[in-house]
Amino acid sequence: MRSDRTPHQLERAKLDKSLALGESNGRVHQAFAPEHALDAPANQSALSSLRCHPDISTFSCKTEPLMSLPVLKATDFASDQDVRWCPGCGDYSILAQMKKVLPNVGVPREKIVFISGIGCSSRFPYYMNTYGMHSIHGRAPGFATGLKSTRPDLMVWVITGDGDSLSIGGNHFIHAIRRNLDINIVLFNNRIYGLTKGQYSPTSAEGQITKSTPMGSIDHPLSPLSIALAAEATFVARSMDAHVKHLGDMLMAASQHKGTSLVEVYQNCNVFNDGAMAYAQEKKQRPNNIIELEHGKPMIFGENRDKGIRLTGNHLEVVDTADVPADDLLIHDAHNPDPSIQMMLARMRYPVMPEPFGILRQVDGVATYNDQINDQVTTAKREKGEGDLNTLFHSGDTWKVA
Ligand SMILES: Cc1ncc(C[n+]2csc(CCOP(=O)(O)OP(=O)(O)O)c2C)c(N)n1
Ligand code: SF4
Ligand SMILES: [Mg+2]
Repeated sequence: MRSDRTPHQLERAKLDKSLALGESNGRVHQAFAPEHALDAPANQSALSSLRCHPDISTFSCKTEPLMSLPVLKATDFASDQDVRWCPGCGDYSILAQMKKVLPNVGVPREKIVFISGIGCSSRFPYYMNTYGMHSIHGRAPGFATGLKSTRPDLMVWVITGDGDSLSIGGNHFIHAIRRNLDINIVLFNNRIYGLTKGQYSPTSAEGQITKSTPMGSIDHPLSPLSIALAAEATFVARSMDAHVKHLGDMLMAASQHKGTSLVEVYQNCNVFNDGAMAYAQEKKQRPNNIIELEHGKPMIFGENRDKGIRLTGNHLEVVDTADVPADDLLIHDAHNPDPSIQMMLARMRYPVMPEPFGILRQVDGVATYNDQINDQVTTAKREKGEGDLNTLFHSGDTWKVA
């Protein structure tokens, strides 16, 4: 059958199809391509390299920026979709920072993919002019695992909420992290189910009254950072929607990490959980309630920078800097492969302790799942030759069912 689509449109359709993992009534849905990806001449060359070089999978998107990339701006990453978050939602700020950071990560737009689950936060891929997929609840890490394993040349971001990643998707979240898949997970933590109109989530505070906890939550809240560290994550950080510069820095650092990076972002849901993290945001409260971590620096905080963190025995305590020798203060070591102290930091909670912001853990040189699986495939092919699925299906014990 003759197609009246241009070669570019055909190529675009082919790429769309390869990214689309779901079909409904014969129509591919929930996966989309960056607008004009195949129309702009500069981007055509990036795509032709995708199609022409069988060795493209050896390209490491985080360490070897492509030469002569088109210079993009934040606005180039904005899609043509109307943003449908409530006015005042913290999600806007995270979107703005992501658009600002991406032109500087050293990866062409055509090689960036956002995969989300379900929730207000998970609408994020629609608003990015990159490839993307709005997948199923809690399963974004699964889709990301498939994509990153088969297309290691792509930079894959997982966008998820506290409900999406820690309730229904808790299992998938943990396993992506423990495998050290080379992806970036951004967890929008508003401590509530926003999309479904205000039920409590695994990060909601004890005693919190919500639509599903009318007498107050009796659950102990989870810390996404503690879970990630327990799964031996290689990059763990926290930031906040309102602290835009800090948030941009964290997203950039995550993008450059080889291995799974988790950035937890405190995000205000001004409709169903307004001000839940005001203690960490408001100018007056913030200096006393959070501590900004810097690798190799002593842990000091407070309005007058007069408080510090000391390791005493096997616990952390707040001290007045005037009362202790300077070298009593704990020096932050984000690069320590042993996560024990980083885990203690992750467990610091307001109001008992200041909450840590910044990079808690950043350990390089750990093998990634995608590298290892592709090494195994290469070895298997070298030793056994190119496989054939049909032969495999009919090998070994087979039975005919009468
Ligand atoms: C299988 C399945 N179960 C339940 C739902 C209903 N549901 C949609 S979003 C959501 C929670 C989202 O919360 P969160 O991940 O915190 O995202 P937010 O909306 O707060 O950004 C739930 C329970 C669903 N869509 N699919
Ligand atoms: S319900 Fe909350 S999280 Fe969802 S868009 Fe509105 S303010 Fe944002
Ligand atoms: Mg939420």
